[in-house]
Amino acid sequence: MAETRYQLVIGNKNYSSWSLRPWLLMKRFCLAFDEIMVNLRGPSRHEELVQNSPSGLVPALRDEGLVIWDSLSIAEYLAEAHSELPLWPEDHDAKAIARSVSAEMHSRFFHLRNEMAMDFARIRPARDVSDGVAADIRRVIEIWRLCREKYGSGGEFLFGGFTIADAMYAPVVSRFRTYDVKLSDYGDDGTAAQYAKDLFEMPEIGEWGAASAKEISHQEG
Ligand SMILES: N[C@@H](CCC(=O)N[C@@H](CS)C(=O)NCC(=O)O)C(=O)O
Repeated sequence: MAETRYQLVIGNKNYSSWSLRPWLLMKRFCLAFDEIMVNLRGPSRHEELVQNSPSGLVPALRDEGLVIWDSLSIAEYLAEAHSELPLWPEDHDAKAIARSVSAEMHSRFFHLRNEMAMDFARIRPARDVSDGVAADIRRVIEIWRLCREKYGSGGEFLFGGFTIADAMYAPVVSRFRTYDVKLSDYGDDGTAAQYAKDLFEMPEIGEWGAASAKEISHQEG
């Protein structure tokens, strides 16, 4: 049987945090796909979004005639379509917690998302953060620590091996790096900083970062 080849509709790599999530997941698990890029800062952005995604938002995944939208439902769709791959942790309890922390990322952290927009390839000077952002950072640290300590012994990721939960938190790692967030100022005992470092060293993250840098150099050039 021929291998499934998906099409993933994404936004600009430097800015589109939601797009990074399924892209990283698919790269990591070697799921074949073509990228369709919508320039979220281009003049025909609205038309392109509506044409490519029922919600008018990216990411969206095309599997033959089927279009699936929203990062978490794309991840769930892929986990079901490739049940032979450990997109979620295999252990019953770990899987339930991985789903909880992924859903929490998907539905919360508004302060962090709004006040520290992803700007993947840039490093910005550290600045004062609002109480809301500080609370979000503390909660992220708490989640990473819980996962690493309770479920992470088999590897360097939240549940040991890389899963959907790591893909969901990858843009947060990028934000911490861009805005020079010192995790130890927010109660990290080193666990969260180490996790962030390990995730950022993934070759797939390097690939996304190189493409992000190229995008912004074209904008600035
Ligand atoms: N809940 C959605 C959020 C998707 C979203 O907000 N995507 C942004 C880009 S990161 C978007 O498409 N914005 C449209 C625009 O900029 O016009 C998901 O998880 O996929």
